[in-house]
Amino acid sequence: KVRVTIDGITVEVPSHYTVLEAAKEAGIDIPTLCYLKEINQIGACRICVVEIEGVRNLQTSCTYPVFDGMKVYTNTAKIREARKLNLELILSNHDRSCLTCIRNTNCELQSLSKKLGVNEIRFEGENIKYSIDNASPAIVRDPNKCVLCRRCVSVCSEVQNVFAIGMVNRGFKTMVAPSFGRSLKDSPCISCGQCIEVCPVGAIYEKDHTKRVYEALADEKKYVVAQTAPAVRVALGEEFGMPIGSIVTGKMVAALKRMGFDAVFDTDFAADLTIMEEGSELLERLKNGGKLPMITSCSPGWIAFCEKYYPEFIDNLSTCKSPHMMMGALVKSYYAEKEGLNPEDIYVVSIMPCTAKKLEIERPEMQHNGIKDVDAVLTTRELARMIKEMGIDFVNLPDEEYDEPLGMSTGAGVIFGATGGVMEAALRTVADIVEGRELDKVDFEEVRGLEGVREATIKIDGMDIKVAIANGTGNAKKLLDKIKAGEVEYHFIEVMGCPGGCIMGGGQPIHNPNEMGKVKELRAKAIYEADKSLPIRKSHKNPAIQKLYEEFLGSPLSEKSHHLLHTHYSK
Ligand code: HC1
Repeated sequence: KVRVTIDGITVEVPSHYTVLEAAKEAGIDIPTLCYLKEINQIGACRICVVEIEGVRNLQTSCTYPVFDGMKVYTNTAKIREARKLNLELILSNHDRSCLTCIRNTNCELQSLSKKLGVNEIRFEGENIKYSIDNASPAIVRDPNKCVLCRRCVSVCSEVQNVFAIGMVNRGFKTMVAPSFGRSLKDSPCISCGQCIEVCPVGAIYEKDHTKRVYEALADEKKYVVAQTAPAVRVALGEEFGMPIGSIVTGKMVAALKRMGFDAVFDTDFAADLTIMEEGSELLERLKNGGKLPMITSCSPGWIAFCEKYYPEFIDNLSTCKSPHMMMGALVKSYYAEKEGLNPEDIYVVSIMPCTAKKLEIERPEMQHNGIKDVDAVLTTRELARMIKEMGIDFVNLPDEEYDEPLGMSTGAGVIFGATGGVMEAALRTVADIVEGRELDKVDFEEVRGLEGVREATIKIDGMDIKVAIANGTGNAKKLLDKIKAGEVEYHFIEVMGCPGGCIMGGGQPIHNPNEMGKVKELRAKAIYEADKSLPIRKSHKNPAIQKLYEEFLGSPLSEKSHHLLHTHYSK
């Protein structure tokens, strides 16, 4: 440990700390912009500058290491002037159309300007007018808003190992972009949206689907169905000022009904269905020497990563479509038949924590006879925007119930939203099937947690089932590389494209990215609380699922199931 004195306060901190970290220990707040703990500590914005006794020039506190006896000043006139000047220079070359910006009132640049007392901008940058990259089905890039903090670049490369964007050109022409002037659409981007979650401004955001949903809702000929993903219910409240980790399932359903959706279903139902199909597929592969390890296929960001970077693992992927795609296919077949609706008149809207789902619905495999399984995907943020625009008082809404029969789900369905949840849900069902009886065991704590890669061995009927879980594609890479090297062997693997799983998807409410660890914990806790509160917690016990097989599908992996619920991937 070393002793450091900051603004007269002495603290003892580990010798590997930076001045910024030491100041935090001393309870001193140094403003930052480009800083992203352990991911982007590059001192690019120079907002966090401080004075260090005996050191010439101001130094960036996020990069400067502490030393014993160090004396630091964070609040002198010189520092305040320098920070203000640096911010003004950033603002001088920034498209300042704040009132119409997607991040208006949730922008770090905006709050920093207020905090540092910037009330005039003395300079004008070159302000080159760039065109907006709108070609990707999931993500829009607006270089006019970019402040060159590089957080998105670091997350894309260091965390996700995707390397879709980088720094190009020099001077005023410097920008964050895919290489060779390409659009994101033609880059290695997997549409996970993790860049959006760390962008301090409105330079990168999801492709808007609100307009098409408003149009569908206004079209009297259309029967408009909403379905809500597991992870949305533990995050939507944040957009309305509710505490992180609030479970708002009932209010969300009520809001969707007030918005005019004809039916509101639960993607958790389809998650239960996924377990029936995927669990059966795993047992089939185990019995008949099929390709192992089997890897889950519900995260479209992960699927895109696998197709682009690890095509040799494509045959390991479960053939199951992701739950919301299964739901779309069922609404336009089973439900349409039951209700006497023409599938062409049905419009399915998925409310998702995910941006990659916007890419997924465009895949040519995700349609039948020219009719798309799902027509639109709204992120949690987009849904919140619509609720606000429609004047619905979300916080004070009474709870309402999902519609039948596709609104009934179990605890196994809801835990899909957190990393390890798909694995646990599968184990709850597979263990009962293999043992041929209903086991008392519901919780498989062995597969829970938030670490990037986890593994466990589960004993089922005397057999050792080896499983692994990875969240975030960078962690998936670590796991796949070990498998390729023959260092590890598994039967079943869950991969989710986003670190933490869907609760931390690229479509979720945006907070200060340096506080995301806490957000992740609270949302995960809420997911497991939601599971515990449900009367049925195993997918195969869902009576609506049992009825669906009796009335329509026959059995898991039946021909009809294959036609509607399974898919293939491209190498
Ligand atoms: Fe997910 Fe899934 S859990 S992929 O993270 O399998 O997005 O929430 O909807 O489809 O069920 C996302 C979440 C979601 C699907 C389910």
